[in-house]
Amino acid sequence: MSAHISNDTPALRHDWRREELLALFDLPLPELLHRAASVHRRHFDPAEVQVSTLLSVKTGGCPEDCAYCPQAQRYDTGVNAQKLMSTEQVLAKAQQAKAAGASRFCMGAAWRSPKDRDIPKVAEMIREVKALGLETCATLGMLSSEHAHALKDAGLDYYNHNLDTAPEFYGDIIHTREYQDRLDTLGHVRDAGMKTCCGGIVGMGESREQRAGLLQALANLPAHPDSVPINRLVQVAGTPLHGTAELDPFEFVRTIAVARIAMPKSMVRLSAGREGMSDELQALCFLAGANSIFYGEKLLTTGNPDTGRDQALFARLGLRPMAVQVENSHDHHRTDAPGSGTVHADITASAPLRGRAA
Ligand code: SAM
Ligand code: DTB
Ligand code: SF4
Repeated sequence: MSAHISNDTPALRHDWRREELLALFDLPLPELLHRAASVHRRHFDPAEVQVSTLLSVKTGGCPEDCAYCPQAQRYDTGVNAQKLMSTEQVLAKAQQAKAAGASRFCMGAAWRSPKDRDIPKVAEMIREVKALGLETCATLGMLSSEHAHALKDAGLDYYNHNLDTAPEFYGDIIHTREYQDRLDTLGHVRDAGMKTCCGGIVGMGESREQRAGLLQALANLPAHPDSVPINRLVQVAGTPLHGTAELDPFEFVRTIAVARIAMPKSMVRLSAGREGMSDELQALCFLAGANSIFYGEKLLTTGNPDTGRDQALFARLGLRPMAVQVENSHDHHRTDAPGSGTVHADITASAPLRGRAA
């Protein structure tokens, strides 16, 4: 941990009111950035960015109707449905990700929820990926308590399950499952002892109040998610949200900044949508407190900046991949006491993704 990171911090809040978050959104941008950057420095070295790699292990053919998603069977998006990859295929990709410098590998499946018969197959993938020395993350849809425990027993470190948007806008986006279903899955993940990765998407036509509502719902969960992905909608032809008015880039930066202030110790992930962002916009997001990204040329089915562009960006901004992450969040009934966390490596020292311009 860098010397300037203070342990003298206020307790985390779980009682954010919508108006408080909206008041932050309403600040002049320089003031908002200053506040977010100050919070960021209390808990993290602002030059460090955590890096994960994603793989779609089961693509397309999903029965759900998420209006943003290219993998929903019912939309004609050109995504070909594929069955679950073999463990060998997944391992080959995980090895590549490790060689490229990732130490966390996130496996995504286009399922409403896994079937009983899927769990042993995914558990085998998790065990084998973990045996490579990588941290494991999965996003497989809704989970029962039994499935959550089975994945935890296989060694799964993180489970990604997003709230996606504010409760009152949710019904405009998804009709095939309820907000409460998502909260239930997150509860099962926490109770099984896994770390949560939970965020949402902006740029879906929601209002600023609804963006604040998403952050309010996230920050007022029983424990702040360990990782908070903020996705900017990737517009895919054939999905109902294709053609939605673009979100003002500064509004995206504001969303990152308010997430950082409301969830000070969480990793805030500048997630989908980076491919369409300028380097300057991404730099503003890092200033606003974003401190993790997906690295690698593909997200699940859509593009991500190529690794050369990210390497150049890190070098130009003097950023470096996070070597060691201190987390205080393994205890999900935690007191948020400083120094109560454990330490794990997030990226190998020999990572090809290096910071600092020569
Ligand atoms: N099927 C599982 C589920 O929905 O939980 C796991 C995979 S799903 C693709 C994971 C997340 O990706 C979604 O919750 C959503 O937040 C994000 N996502 C999907 N399509 C997106 C898009 N076009 N733009 C931005 N984020 C997207
Ligand atoms: C998250 O919040 N974003 C990632 C990850 N979790 C699984 C997925 C983004 C998907 C973007 C659309 C696609 O590539 O299919
Ligand atoms: Fe299916 Fe997940 Fe896409 Fe929704 S977001 S359609 S559940 S793959």
